[in-house]
Amino acid sequence: MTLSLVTAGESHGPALVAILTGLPAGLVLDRAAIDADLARRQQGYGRSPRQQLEQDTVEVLAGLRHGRTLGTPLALVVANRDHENWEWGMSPWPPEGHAAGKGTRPVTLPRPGHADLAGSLKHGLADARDALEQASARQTAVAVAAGAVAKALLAAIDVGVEGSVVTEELEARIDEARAERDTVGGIVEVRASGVPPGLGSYASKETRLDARLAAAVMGIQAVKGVEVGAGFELAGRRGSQAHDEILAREDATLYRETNFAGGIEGGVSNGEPVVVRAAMKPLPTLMRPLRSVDLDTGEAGEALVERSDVAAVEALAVVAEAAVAYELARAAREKFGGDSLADFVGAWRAYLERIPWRTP
Ligand code: EPS
Repeated sequence: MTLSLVTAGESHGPALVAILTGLPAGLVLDRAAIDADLARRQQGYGRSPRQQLEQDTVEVLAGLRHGRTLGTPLALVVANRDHENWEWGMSPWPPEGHAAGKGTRPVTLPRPGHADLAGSLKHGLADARDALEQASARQTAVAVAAGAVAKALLAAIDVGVEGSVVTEELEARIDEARAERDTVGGIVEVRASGVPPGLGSYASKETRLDARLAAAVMGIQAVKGVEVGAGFELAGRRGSQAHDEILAREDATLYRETNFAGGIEGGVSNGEPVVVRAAMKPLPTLMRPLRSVDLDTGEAGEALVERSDVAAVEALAVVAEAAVAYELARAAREKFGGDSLADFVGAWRAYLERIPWRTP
């Protein structure tokens, strides 16, 4: 038993969609809790006016009845309110009967750092908007909705996941960058508590929990670096200062005083909190654009300028939290299985009775 997630949707298309499979039946989903995460993602200093326009809420189209999962694919939708302002056209171009909206002029001046150039070359696009619409971080809205479902599943086995910003003086850096019509990035941390030992597997590189979490977090737009626990800092330490000694409590359960490993040893969770950090690059849409080349004419020019965020680091904390929650929930489904929530929780309880570990 495992989870799978597919997301689809363009930044200014009608809606963002996610299909999540592999949930047990009987999990109570609180739409208000999912919407609260969607709202958290939209907040944060340095976001664009798009966030005032959108008031993201989730619609559940399948897999739920009377507020409980059915054990069948869960279909989630987050609508794009801004869609009505855009010339889109699901029928062949040019659309008939549309009011002139945004998005009619092809984007031919790719932004360095965005998917504009690579996407246009890859797919043979004459309009880089066809690439940037899908590459946009807007799609993280529906991924956060799926992450909220994963968090509900994890809560049933006492696992909590929380993302936060690590970057210092973020607001001041954003104010300075905005004044200079520039953008900034930053660092976020996700901490998962109550993670039982034994999630993931050292059997192969694909099953290692640290590799899976790194891929999940690196897969988020604008992330350029990921570390688990003390990460890069460990390279400069001696072994005696880098590993977490194993100690026993009076009740014979095991614990550590330090957590340099970030809760994962040998690609398997060890019972300590799982800690993952992500480095976000500055967003690539600059109000004072960088040099680029017009893909239509071949002439030198300046990259596309359009409405964008100055920073989305606080949003990344929420998005990375969702990504880590999803990956941990997937690993927990693999370990504890079950067609119903009661089966899943029962397997977790029985396992904990067998091992010398308790939630710290
Ligand atoms: C986003 C909405 C988008 C971008 C942002 C993410 O809105 P807009 O209509 O203003 O482009 O602000 O997209 C990107 C950062 C990107 O790289 O494309 C959102 O809702 O998070």
